[in-house]
Formats: sequence, structure tokens, C-alpha cells
Amino acid sequence: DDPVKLADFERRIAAGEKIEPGDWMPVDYRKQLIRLIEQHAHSEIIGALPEGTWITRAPGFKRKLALIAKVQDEIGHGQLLYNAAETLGKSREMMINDLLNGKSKYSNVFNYPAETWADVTVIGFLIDAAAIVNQVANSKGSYGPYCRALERICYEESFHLKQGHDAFIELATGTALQRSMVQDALNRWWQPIMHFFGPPDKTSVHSEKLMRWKVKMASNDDMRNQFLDSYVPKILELGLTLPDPGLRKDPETGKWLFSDPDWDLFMKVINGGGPCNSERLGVRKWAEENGRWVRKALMDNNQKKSFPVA
Ligand code: FAQ
Repeated sequence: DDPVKLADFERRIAAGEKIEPGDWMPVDYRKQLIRLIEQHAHSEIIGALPEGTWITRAPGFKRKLALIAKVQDEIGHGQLLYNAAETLGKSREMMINDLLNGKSKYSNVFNYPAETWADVTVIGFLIDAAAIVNQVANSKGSYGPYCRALERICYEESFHLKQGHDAFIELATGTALQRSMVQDALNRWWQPIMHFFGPPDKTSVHSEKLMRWKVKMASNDDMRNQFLDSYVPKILELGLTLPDPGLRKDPETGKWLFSDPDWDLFMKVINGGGPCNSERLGVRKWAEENGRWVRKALMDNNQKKSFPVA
């Protein structure tokens, strides 16, 4: 990288300016942004799958309607994010290929099954909440197209969170069976949610650079702490418990203390070895292959020309 241009770039970042697609940027800033935004886009698309299987089984008409709308929004978020990543020079086709061939990651949490309706309420409440903590912070970041996409996404995710919280409260204040379903789902999802924010700061590979360049506006540990601060009280006030005897807030530092989640399991899950990785990618591969003729029809110039003009 040209040192004069790099110094000017870093000055702009320090001054809180937004970097736009045509602006000069370090090679590694571009690479890091593509990696992060692409993973985020894949997470939205794959994230629609565990909930999508519940659309026909959601209890009642209103819950079905809300779930259809939410799943549709998640796919829309994926589109916004693929668009933002494309401004950096990687085509959507290459991104989808890298998802399908396992080169590009997506969020750990979507590699677990949504076994019951209570799992869907935990996803809608706590995974959306975790995503919002991350996305509100990063929407104040340095890359214009990503920040603008995040702002729009956060509006919609806030509504998802409200419907998730409502469905969660309904089960938590319902019959003994409903309460035990939601407690069971919470017990199974807690560790994946703790993993969601990424490895501890001391082992996070990309944080230092991403925070210097204001792509990440808070560290993994800070975001995890912020999530615990806001949501542990909301869970406990419903009389539910969390499956971590070590979880408590240190009154002196204001930081949450918790038992280390299994980081070896995290690495296994994000590298393809989780309970649902092959099922999730299998669905995407099926969609890719079976949708090829539609894309071809739309993209084929000759075909387009032969469409009758109204
Ligand atoms: N899952 O050095 P760090 C949603 C990887 S959207 C998988 O700390 P970084 C909406 C990381 O990629 C959810 N992999 O990484 C919704 C790296 O591997 P690499 C997605 C993970 O980038 C809700 C390695 O570990 N949100 O949920 C994870 O500085 C409900 C080292 O880690 C975003 O993508 C993980 N959890 O920080 C949809 C937001 N954590 O690439 C449906 C944007 C880490 O070197 C229903 N992303 N890794 O091979 C970010 O903010 C960051 O990428 C972090 C990770 C914070 C996730």
C-alpha cells in the first residue's frame, strides 16, 4: 500500500469519515470487509432455514404470519448485504460458490436444529437480540455501504426481537409443559449464543485490525458483555434459569463472569462439523441447482431480447 495514501486513509478513519466504494482503501481493508460482510450475508440466508421449517407449524395464524414476514426479511437482509459486499469487487456468484464449497463461513448458531416451537422463540428473542447488539454497534462503522445496510437491517431486526420476546413470554408464562419446553430450549441454545459473539478477545484473530479501521466498533467480549447486561435480567425475571452456575455480574468491574463455553466445539461447528452443517448447505445446494434455469432465463441476453415488448 502507498504510505501517503495509507496515512490519508487512516486520517479519514480517525476523523469518523465514511469510506465509499470508489475511494482508495488498503488491500487488507477491502479483503477483511469482503470476508466479514459476505459471512454476514450467508448467515442471514442460512439463518432463514431453521425458522423456515416452522412456518407451517407455528401455533396459530398470527404466529405463522409473523414468521413468514420474518423469514422473508432475513432473506432481504442477505440481499442487501451481498449488494454491499459486491461494491468491494467480489461477485455474488463467487460468494455463493464460496459458501457452497465451504470456503466462507456463516454464523455458528444456524448449525443447530430448531427442535420445537420453543427453539423458534429463543432464536427470535435471543439470537435476534445478539445480532442487534452487534449490528447497532457496527452500523456506526467506517464503510458506507455496510453501515447503511446495517441501519435498515436493525430497524427490521428490532421488530423481529419484539415478536420473539412476545412469543418467548407467552411460553414462559404458560402451562407447565410450555415452561419446560422453553427452559429446555434455553438450556440447549445458551452455549451457541455465547459462541455467537466470536472467540474471546485474547484469541480473536481479526479484532485488533478491524477495530483500528472502525469496521468492528466493539470487541467480541464487549459485545457479549453488553448482551448479558441487557438480556440476562429479562430471562431471570420470567423465573427461568440459565445453564451456567458460574454466571454472575462482578459488582466492582460491572462485567459478567461466566464459565468458558466449549471453544473446541465452537471451532468444530464453524468449520463444518456442527449437527446441521451438511443439512444446511445441502438445502442451499439444492436451491442453487434447481434455480439455475430461472437465473439462466433472466440473465440470457438473447432470451431477454426475444421477450415481447408491451
Ligand atoms: N460464527 O477474529 P474473530 C443474524 C470466525 S446475523 C462463525 O473474532 P471477527 C441475523 C471468524 O469468521 C449473524 N464463525 O473474527 C439472524 C474467523 O474466521 P475466519 C451474523 C465465527 O470477524 C437472526 C474466526 O472465527 N452476524 O444472526 C463466529 O473479528 C435470527 C476468528 O474470529 C455477523 O456476521 C461465529 N459466531 O469477529 C438471522 C455480523 N465468530 O474468517 C436469522 C458481522 C467468529 O478467519 C435469525 N460479523 N467466527 O476463517 C462480525 O461482527 C464478526 O465477524 C464476528 C467475528 C463478531 C462474528
